[in-house]
Amino acid sequence: MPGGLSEAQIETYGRDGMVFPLDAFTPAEAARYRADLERCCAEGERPVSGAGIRQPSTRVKSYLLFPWAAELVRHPAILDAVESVIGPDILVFHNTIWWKKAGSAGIVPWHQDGTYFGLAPYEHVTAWVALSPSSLESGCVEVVPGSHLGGQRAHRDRKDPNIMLSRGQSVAEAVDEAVAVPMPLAPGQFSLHHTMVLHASRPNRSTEDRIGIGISYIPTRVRHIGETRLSASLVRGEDRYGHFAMEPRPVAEADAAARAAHAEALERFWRASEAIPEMALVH
Ligand SMILES: O=C(O)CCC(=O)C(=O)O
Repeated sequence: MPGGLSEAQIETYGRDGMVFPLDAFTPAEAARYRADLERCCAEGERPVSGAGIRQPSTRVKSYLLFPWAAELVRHPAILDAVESVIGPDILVFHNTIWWKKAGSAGIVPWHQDGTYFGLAPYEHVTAWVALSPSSLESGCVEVVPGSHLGGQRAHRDRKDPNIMLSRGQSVAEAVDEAVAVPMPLAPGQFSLHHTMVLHASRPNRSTEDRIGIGISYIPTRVRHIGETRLSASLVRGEDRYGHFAMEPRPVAEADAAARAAHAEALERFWRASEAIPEMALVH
C-alpha cells in the first residue's frame, strides 16, 4: 500500500470514529466527476412508480451503472486510506449520492449507518467524497467523536419532509450537539467515518449545491446477516469468503447490461429488507 493513513490518522480513526480531510483528486478531477454526476444523476432521488413500486435510482449503487463512478470508487488514494483501517481485501457494498441543493432545507438527522445495513461485524467504513465545497454553511457531515465506541443505539423513524433519509431514520436519544465536529471538505477531499459513529448534517444555507458521494466499504470477512445473498464489488485484494455475489463492472454508460446488473443488485437489497425492516430504502 503506497499511500494510506499515517499512524496518527489511524489512531484518530480508532479513537474518534472518523478522520478528515484526506486528499483524493485534484480540483480538475473533482470537476470532471462532478460534471459526470450532474449529467447522469440529476433525476429525483428515489423515484417510485404510480403503483408504489421502487425504481432503481441512479443515486444508489451508481458504480454499477456508470464507468466514471466505477473508477471513482476504485480510486487508489481512497482505497489506500480504506485499507489502512479495514485491511487489504476490500468490497464496495453500496454508494449514495448526497446532493443538497443551494438553499435547501434538507437535513440528515443523527444516526448510525450500521443500524440499517445488516452487516456483521461492524467494520463497514464510509468514505464521503466531496465533489463541491462542503462547509458548515452548506451542511457538511458532522460527527460525535468517539460515539462509535458506545455500540448500537435505538433508532426511530421521524416524519419530516426535510429529512434526506428515506424514512427519517434517527437516533432515539438526544444528541449533545455541542460536542459535534463538522467535517468540512474541499472538492476532491474525503472523510472516513465508522459505521457506528453518530453523524448528521444541517440545511444548505449557501448559494452553491453541496454534492458528495458516500461509498460503503467492507472487508471481505464481513457478512450480511439476512437470508438473501446480497451483491458487492471486489475493488482490492482477494475474496476468500464468498459472502456476497460478485457484481460486474460497467463497460458502457448505463447500457442494457449495466442497467440489468444495477436492477438486480437493488432487487436483492429490497428483498433482504423484507426480512430486515431496518434496511428498507436505507439511504
Ligand atoms: O451527506 C450527508 O449529509 C449525510 C451523509 C451520510 O449520512 C453518510 O454518508 O452516511
